[in-house]
Amino acid sequence: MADQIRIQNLEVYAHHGVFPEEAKLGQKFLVDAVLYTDLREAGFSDHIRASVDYGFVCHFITEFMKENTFQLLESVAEHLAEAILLEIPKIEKIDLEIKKPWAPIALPLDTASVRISRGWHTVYLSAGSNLGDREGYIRFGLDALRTDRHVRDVQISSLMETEPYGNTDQPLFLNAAIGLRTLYTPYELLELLHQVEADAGRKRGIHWGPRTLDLDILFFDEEILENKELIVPHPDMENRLFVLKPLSELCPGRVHPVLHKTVLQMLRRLEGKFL
Ligand code: PH2
Ligand code: MG
Ligand code: MG
Repeated sequence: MADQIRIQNLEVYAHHGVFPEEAKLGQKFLVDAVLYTDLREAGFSDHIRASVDYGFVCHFITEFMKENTFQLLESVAEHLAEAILLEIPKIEKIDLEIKKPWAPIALPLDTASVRISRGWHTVYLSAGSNLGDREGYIRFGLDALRTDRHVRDVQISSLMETEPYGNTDQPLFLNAAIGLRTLYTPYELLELLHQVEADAGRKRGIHWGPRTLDLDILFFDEEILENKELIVPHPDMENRLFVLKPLSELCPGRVHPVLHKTVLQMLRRLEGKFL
């Protein structure tokens, strides 16, 4: 989203700093914010309800900064960006800069500042189960995602029964694809998914063995990651019908950022192999 609402040099007197005097006496902060949100409907309707009220945002920033005390500008920025993104759903992304014009370092300077960019990421997951109450475990995973406040707009495809792929000597799977938006980084999301799998009674044993719940990241925005913790997009998704079929219900036209093929193109190629 290229449209922006911009706030510059909002002045807030607050109590953040590493030095005890800073927490006690307080000082002046200046805040810059760029809010990314679609302005077209507001532009044509001429109604504030269709937009983000920058007055409200300025008051929200002021209250947040006055009511909390942090040592680091980093913490002010991180917590404030999160609070704004959670409070105002229309804001997709925010660039936030917190400046200290009176930073007490006994040297003359204009400002010291911290600037961050935070926003909602679009993610697709694969969910699978082939032990016990398979649908129950997938619904359990779905509910766990839905109740996390850093996750929103959770949707699920149809549930499909599939033949085991890879290690074929195990029970039939129930699979689905899940779409969501999240404030988490890929690694934080991975940690959440591991926690949800563990809460669903998953025992990590045989590689590719039977499991109560498996939640894998397929796409995370257009990110490409490859390291020992995580590979995104999922490295074998283009060869897995049990991934592509449900995924094609949610985002048939989404382009794989490495292979440059849409989900539907990958599905058609794979189905062609078995015709
Ligand atoms: N998951 C695997 C290995 N094989 N086969 C099916 N049908 N469904 C799965 O979810 C699945 C699999 C490893 O995660
Ligand atoms: Mg898997
Ligand atoms: Mg997995």
